[in-house]
Amino acid sequence: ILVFTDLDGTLLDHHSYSFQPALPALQRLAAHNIPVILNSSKTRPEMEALKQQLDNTAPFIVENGAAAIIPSGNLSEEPEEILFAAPRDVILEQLHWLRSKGYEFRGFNDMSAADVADVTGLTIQAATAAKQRIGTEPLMWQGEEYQLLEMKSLLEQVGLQLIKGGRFYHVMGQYDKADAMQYLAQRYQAINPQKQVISIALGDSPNDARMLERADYAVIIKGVNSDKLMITGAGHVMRSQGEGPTGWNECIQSLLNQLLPVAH
Ligand code: 2M8
Ligand code: MG
Ligand code: MG
Repeated sequence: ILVFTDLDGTLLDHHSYSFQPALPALQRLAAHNIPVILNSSKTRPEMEALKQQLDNTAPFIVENGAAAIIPSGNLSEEPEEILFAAPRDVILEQLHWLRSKGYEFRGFNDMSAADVADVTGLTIQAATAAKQRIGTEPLMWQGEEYQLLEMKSLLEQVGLQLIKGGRFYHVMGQYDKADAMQYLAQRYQAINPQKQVISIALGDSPNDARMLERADYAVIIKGVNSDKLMITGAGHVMRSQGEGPTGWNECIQSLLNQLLPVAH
């Protein structure tokens, strides 16, 4: 069993960023050596800080699926950082060109850590970590709506995409959280071909939909965006009653009751 989870609004409370209510389920997963694979729009250094608090050593997926990080001793002896999408340099080059064409936006690369802290409410230290990106650029749109649509299609013509995050638009290669999840599931399957990998995915927003659709067990966590999260074709779908980490705990506990062999 592998657990893939979104962070904000899913494992972390939307407001306090706490994972406290999910601790009983997290402890149960750890006792059964079931990896909890974090999958979010945050950067590698942002997620490494959180993984330390969670005591989590599993592989993880950063920047909306742009890359997977495999610490040593998990799937391979050597640590790996696998970049699936376009490198940030290429993204910044295209954005530079689009700006010269008159499109108006402000990206993390245009902002100091203090500016990022200002618009997000992150501390300067966290904002510095959020600026260390390898395959995505978050933007604040400053132009008209129709220009945003134009820019989206120009980006698509050069193999990039523009997706809506919580507060920002993210420019990245044509790769997502679902693709990265499948990549890691295949890596786990390859080291243990005897046993069928079962994937559980948890998310709360429309940008989690594809990840949930491709998982064996999909969990929709209740929250401000979860009504807009519609999924089709997934094997088993469950909606939590509690919000954020409370719902996370509730649904993982119930899935483990279902999936783990009964102890004698
Ligand atoms: C960025 O993403 C959020 C969540 O989707 C957003 O677009 O509002 C990030 O990619 C992240 O690195 C950063 O921590 C966050 C700060 O609000 O913004
Ligand atoms: Mg979320
Ligand atoms: Mg997210």
